[in-house]
Parts: sequence; structure tokens; C-alpha cells
Amino acid sequence: MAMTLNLDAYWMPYTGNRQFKKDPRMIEAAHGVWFTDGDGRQVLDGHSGLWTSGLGHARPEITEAVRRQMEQLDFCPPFQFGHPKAFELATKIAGLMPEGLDHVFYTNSGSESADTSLKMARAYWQLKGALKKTRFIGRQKGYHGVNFGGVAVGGIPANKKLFGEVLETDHLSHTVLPQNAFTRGMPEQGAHLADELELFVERYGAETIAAVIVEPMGGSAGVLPPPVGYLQRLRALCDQHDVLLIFDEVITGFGRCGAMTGADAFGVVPDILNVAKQLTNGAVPMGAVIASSEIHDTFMANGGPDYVLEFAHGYTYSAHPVACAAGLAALDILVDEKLPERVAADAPFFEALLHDQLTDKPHVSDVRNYGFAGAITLAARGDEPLRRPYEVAMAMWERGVLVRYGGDTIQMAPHFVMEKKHMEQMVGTLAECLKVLK
Ligand code: PXG
Ligand code: PLP
Repeated sequence: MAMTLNLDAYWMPYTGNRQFKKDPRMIEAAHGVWFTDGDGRQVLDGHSGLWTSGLGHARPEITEAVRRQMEQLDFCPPFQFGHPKAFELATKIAGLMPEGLDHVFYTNSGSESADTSLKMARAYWQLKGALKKTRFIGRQKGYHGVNFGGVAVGGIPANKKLFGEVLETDHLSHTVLPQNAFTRGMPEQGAHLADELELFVERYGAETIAAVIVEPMGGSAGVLPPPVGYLQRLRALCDQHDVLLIFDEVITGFGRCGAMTGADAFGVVPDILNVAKQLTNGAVPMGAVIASSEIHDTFMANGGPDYVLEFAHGYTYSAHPVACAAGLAALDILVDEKLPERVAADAPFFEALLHDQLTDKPHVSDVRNYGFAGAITLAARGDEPLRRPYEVAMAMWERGVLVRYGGDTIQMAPHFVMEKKHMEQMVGTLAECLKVLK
């Protein structure tokens, strides 16, 4: 790292700025499953970037597509104009989605996808004449990004604490039950928790509820696979009460669960499906909201004269040409190399590693996994639940492995292309660090 680098001006996101700036963890290059740090060390990326880069870093196909796009068309105004790759990518995305999810609205991040999907749901009901259908139901421990709508439906208290009034929302209980601790894959207990939707229907009336938003598998809160049958029950109740079901698949979209989507992995199709992260392999910011034809066609049918906009919503950088080029290249690799299938095939190996090596280690109170996502929960030391995960992640970094720490959990997300020996290095290093954890 250059000695002259001034760390003061950059206010880092979701970071302990004071600690980082005392002891910076600088990353200067990435290739495959490896980062190069500021001292030239090779560090194993145990989190696919930030759940973003399952294809491995610096894929030449993506680099080349981005370079060519910059030369040909660096920007295209997305409002009232279009460029071919935006349509091409939308067609490709729709082709990878479950049957019936056919229309792609571009955003630039998962947070924008969350807020876009909530606005889309409310507007849909307005257009249907159901004027009172405006309420949203989220779930405890849910993460839907950091914008006001996403924070409101989100269920992580620390993300709400300082920000005052947001939208009025209610939350289903989370599904992390003590009797499910150390379950391999989907827990058996908990499907009944979906029935809590009935309580909100009783309390407010279905005619006031616009949508339920959940991650099919919780990510940020530390890998929460759905209980067997839970999503099916939620879908049935949403159908019964005419409530839209939104799946936030910012982490689960495009392969992480060993299927193209979480919807595919768990066999439940939502009305709206949000993606980001893996869409471009993290190389260029991009997200999308994929809507059912029923929703899309309702907007079109109620749009008035054809030059009038149907949905007063969009971002300056929606469908950015460089992001579209990266997305096209990334999805081609995902499909051509059959990477969701590879994840499904290697997931049992990863699962066995996690449970066999971590279950008996000190302070580990849970191990959870699905597909290429794994997490442990660590018991609090005194009144500091965040302290042990932080110390473990720092010890791992010292030993050349990057993992994510958040709340009372450590999270791992192997690249879809990761070799087994590197998974062994990652989980083995974690086991070593846990042995000496106080
Ligand atoms: N929804 C879900 C389900 C997510 O996982 C977002 C929305 C927001 O996306 P953007 O692109 O606005 O950050 C996410 C993001 C973690 C972690 O530690 C996960 C995310 C972000 C930061 C940390 O697992 N997911
Ligand atoms: N703020 C101002 C003053 C703007 O002009 C714009 C876009 O034109 C925005 C915010 C929204 O920016 P974006 O479209 O990048 O989300």
C-alpha cells in the first residue's frame, strides 16, 4: 500500500471506520477465487466478493464485453430511448426466470430493486382499483437493502434504529427455531410460521395488504434456509387473500442455491422477483425487478394514450449499456458452464465440511447451509454479541481467508467455480480460528 494514501475522506459503508483506518485491510487485485492485498499477499475470497462474484473474479469474457461496450456506446438515456443490449439482456433474464415472470425492470442495486418492487406492488393495486391495498408485510431478520422502503420491510433492528419513521409495516416471525439448530439444509420445523399472515389479514383486512416480501433463503442475517413447506404455505395464503408475493433474490438469484433462482430451488413462484449482485458477477452495478405478465399487462392496459408513461419510476442508470454488456457476458458463462448445476452437485461436500468441522467448536451455537451458502452463529461474549464474529474474521484475514462477519454470524459463500481444496482451506482455517477463540 502506498505510504501516502490518505484514509480520511472516504466514509466507508457498513464498516467500522475507526477500526479499519487503524488497521486497513486493503484489496488491490482479484483473480479467480483470490484477492491480492496491500502487502501483496494472496487471500482466499471466501464470500464471492459480497455474494456477487460466483463465476470467479476478472473473467476475461466480462472484461472484454465491458471494454467493447465502453468504446461503442458508453451511455444511453434510459427514459424514452433504448439500446439493443437492454432488450437482449431482458429477454435472456426472463428466459432464466420461472414460468410467468416475463418482464424486467432494471435498477442498479438490490436496494433499488427492493424499493422498486414495493412501488410496483402498490401501483398495481391502485391500477386495479383496490385503492386501500397499500400495506406491506416483511419478516424479522429480513434484509432488503438500505433505502427507506427496504429498511421499513426489513427486519434487522440495527438497520432501523437511527432513522426514524419509515413506512408502516408488519413482520412475520423469523424461522430460526432453537430446535432446528445444526440442521443440514432446510429445517423440518417452522412451516406453520407462514400462517401468521392470517393474523395480519384478520387485524387489517386483506383489502389493505399490498404485498409480502421475503428472501426465499435469508442471506445477510446469516444464511436462513426456509423450513420445509414454509414458502408453499406463504404462496397459498397470498393467493387466498389476493396479496402479492415478492421474493428478494438479490443473493439467491442466478445460482447460489444450486438452481437458477431460489424460486426454482424451493419450488415456489412469486409475483415479483428481485435480483442484483450475481447478475453481472458483481463487475458492474446492476439489479432488476422481474414482474409477472399479469402485473406488467395491468400497467400497460391502464396507461392511457400510448405516449404517456405507465410507471412513473426509473433511474438515470437503469439499463446502463456497460452493465447490460457485463450482464449478458456473465449470464452466458453461468449457463454455458452449467454453474447452478455445479453448485447443486458440490453442495453436499460443502455442507459436510461445515457441519463436520464446525459443529463441535467452542462458542458455535448453530451451523446452517444451503447450496453454496453457509454460516455459523457464535454465542455472545458477555454483553457483546458482535465481538466474537469480528475477532474470528480478523483472525481469518490474518491467515489469508476473507469471510463475512455480520451480527452474531460468520458467513461463507464459495464461488460457484471454487475447487474443493479451497473450500477445505476456508472451512479448515475457520475451524482453527475457532479453537483459539476466547
Ligand atoms: N436484498 C437482499 C436480499 C440482499 O441480500 C440487498 C437487498 C441490497 O442490495 P444492495 O446492492 O443495495 O447492497 C441485499 C444485499 C451480507 C450482506 O453480509 C448482504 C448484502 C449486502 C451487504 C452485506 O450478507 N445483501
Ligand atoms: N437528484 C437529482 C437532483 C436528480 O436530478 C436526479 C436525477 O436526475 C436524482 C436525484 C436521481 O438520480 P438517479 O436517477 O441516478 O437515481
